[in-house]
Amino acid sequence: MLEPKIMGKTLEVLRKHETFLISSHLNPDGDAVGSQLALYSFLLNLGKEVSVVDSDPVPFAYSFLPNVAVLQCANPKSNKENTRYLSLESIPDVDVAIILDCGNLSRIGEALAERIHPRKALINIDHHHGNANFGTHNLVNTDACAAGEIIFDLMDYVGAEISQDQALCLYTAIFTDTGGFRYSNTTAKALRIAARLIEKGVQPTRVAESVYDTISYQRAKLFGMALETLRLSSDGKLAWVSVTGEMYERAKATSADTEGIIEYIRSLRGVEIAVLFREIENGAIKVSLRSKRGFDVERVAAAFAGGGHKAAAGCTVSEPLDKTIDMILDKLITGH
Ligand SMILES: [Mn+2]
Repeated sequence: MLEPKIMGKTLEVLRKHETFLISSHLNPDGDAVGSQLALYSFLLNLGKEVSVVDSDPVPFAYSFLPNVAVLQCANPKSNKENTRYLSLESIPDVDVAIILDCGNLSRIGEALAERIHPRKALINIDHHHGNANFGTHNLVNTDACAAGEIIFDLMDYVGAEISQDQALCLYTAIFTDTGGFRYSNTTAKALRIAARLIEKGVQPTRVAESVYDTISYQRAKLFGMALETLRLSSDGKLAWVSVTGEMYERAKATSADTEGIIEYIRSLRGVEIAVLFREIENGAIKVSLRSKRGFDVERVAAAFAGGGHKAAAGCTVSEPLDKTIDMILDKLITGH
């Protein structure tokens, strides 16, 4: 839980200073984008001057969020239409920098992290376990389902009226970080906040459709090709699929379009381990492993110089696809 004292101190900093820079992690997700936009709007209402700068652009799935155009992207290479480009040299000097949803400062991207030197305070607002407490003010609550929940708490604490736009941003943060209210961080409090945000005018269907029910034609084609390769072990506990370079070409898809395939095959009835094999640029194979019911796939990934967590791990194997599949399956079947 967050101490009211820390909330009070943080609010004091927000009230006292004039210029702010908000940032969040690489490959921003719904929590990063939603919590940044809600906080941006809150500070604007306090009469502050605020910039929001990230290393990577906003994914298309979040382009429906209000004020999304205020987000600036500091990496010219990943410049996309949803985000305005801002060179690192043009990043303004500010009194206070606020970092959202990051366990440590380098998560915003090394180059950007090096450029940020707030004159008065560095505020760290996060919900990850093992947060490095890198700020001068650390608003860290590992019980919070999302950084957006902490922003909600902050606004609630001062009794700020939450606008419909802010509600939409905070709802999206909470909705996406709980996997659409499915993961173990779907607490009673998360749902209570969601209910209050719906009362402010959020339409849950609209958020769900924008975030989850909007995939590209290319991704659907790639998904179909990958599922054609689906194989199941004789006991039905192990399922695997592969994606080749030729499939990307035929579907006009990119590696980002493989997102969701492994979760899909892991959800097969009876399956305890799912594996995705995909060809990467240099002809090597990227192997992603997911498990349920406690099987430790991290150990298997580690045997091939990879890593991750018990239920989600990965490694890269510099062998042809067929050989890689044999090696990994062999390790999964005989290694335990
Ligand atoms: Mn988060």
